[in-house]
Amino acid sequence: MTVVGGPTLPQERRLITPIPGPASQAIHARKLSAVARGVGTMLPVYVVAAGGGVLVDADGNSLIDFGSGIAVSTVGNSAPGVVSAVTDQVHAFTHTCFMITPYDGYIAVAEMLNRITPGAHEKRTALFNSGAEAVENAVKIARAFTRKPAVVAFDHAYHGRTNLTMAMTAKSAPYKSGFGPLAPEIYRAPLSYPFRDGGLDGVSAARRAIDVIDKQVGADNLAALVVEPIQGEGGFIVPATGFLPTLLDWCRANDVVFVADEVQTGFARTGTMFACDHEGLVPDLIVTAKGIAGGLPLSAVTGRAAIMEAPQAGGLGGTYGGNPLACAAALAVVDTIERDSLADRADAIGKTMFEQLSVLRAEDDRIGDVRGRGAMIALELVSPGTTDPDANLTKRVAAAAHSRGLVVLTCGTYGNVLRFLPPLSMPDHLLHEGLEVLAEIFREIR
Ligand code: PLZ
Repeated sequence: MTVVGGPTLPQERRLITPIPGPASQAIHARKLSAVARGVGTMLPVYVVAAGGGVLVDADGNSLIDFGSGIAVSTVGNSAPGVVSAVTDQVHAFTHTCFMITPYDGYIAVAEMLNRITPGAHEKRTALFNSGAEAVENAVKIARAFTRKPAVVAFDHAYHGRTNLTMAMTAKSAPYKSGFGPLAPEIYRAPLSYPFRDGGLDGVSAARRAIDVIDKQVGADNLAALVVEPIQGEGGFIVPATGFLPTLLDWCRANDVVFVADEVQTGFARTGTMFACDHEGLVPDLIVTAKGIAGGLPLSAVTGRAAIMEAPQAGGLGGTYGGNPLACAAALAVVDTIERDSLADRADAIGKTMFEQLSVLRAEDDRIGDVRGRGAMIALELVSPGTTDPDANLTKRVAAAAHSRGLVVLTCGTYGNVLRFLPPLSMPDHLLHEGLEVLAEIFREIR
């Protein structure tokens, strides 16, 4: 039997059983005895179909999706353009390895990324499989170009789980603890975190970071500064205006490659094609993944031709990087974003969320901050009247949302941030219903 997802699924929240229901629980029991426990599961409802703004589980429950599989199904699950492009490709051929006998789709994705990423300068692109793999390659490329070893990442950063990116990721448990030794030559600089740094302005926050970098690393040793323009896993932290441009200027003046990690923020998520676009920031290298290919594994490093051409021929690659199915999906994703003006849709979703969540915040002093951009919005929860993180409340709100058929995710160094990343195919009535469910929960949980 073929199960059909996509936008034609009934767009409704429908609870037939408790969450998770018996069919999901039976599958979950198999998970526990077959899958390594290191691979966690936030909400064990086992999905059988998804699309528009819903996930349908093995028990027939239909949940509102405020997570997009962590900012991946931006154009919606099984979006029609993606399904048709991937179906055509799967019938043509599934793999030849681009390094062996190449194909046009890879080139078309590189051309597309060179076109849509910030800046009109000459660019090159290389394709990989995961966000972490692309971040690693950005570091390799920056080192090859500058012939310097060090890399700076920021407080609260998340860049992946591979050995190098785990060292760049800030949070120890669960990402790094027990998995050392970590890669050397990774240094950490302080971020701009307006809610927690007393509203320090962006330029001063950048100067504070540059001072640490100057004293503890030295530009002479530094290949790359890697930064998420809006931090994802770290807590949807939007740095103060001026922070990123000041860092970029310093990088330019000091022969340091400025790398924007847009793995979570890219592809219309924040109301512009890339989060860098909000401040007109033109990074040297931009790393993309997640939303790029509607759920097929694909990632990329795109940037200035001179930097991208630094590694020797044959120095970059991998068996699957730029797989033909993923490339077909990526071309369809970007077509869909441009044709349907999905950046504007993200902006509209963001305005609705921001307005309604701000009302909630005004009546609930446990909500310390509402922040984010576009369809990437979060609540930071605290003990009333303080900035003390309340991770326990965050867990309770998320659990209550799940049991009512609303998928929300948490994040943040202190585990006290509720984050919302709806697919841009989310219909308005479900967006409002999801926000109403949240309001109900905040009123009920004390
Ligand atoms: N850079 C900014 O957000 C992935 C990780 C979930 P991969 N974020 C979700 C988890 O717990 O593993 C991410 C990111 C930023 C890099 C990555 C890494 O991307 O595709 O997961 O490797």
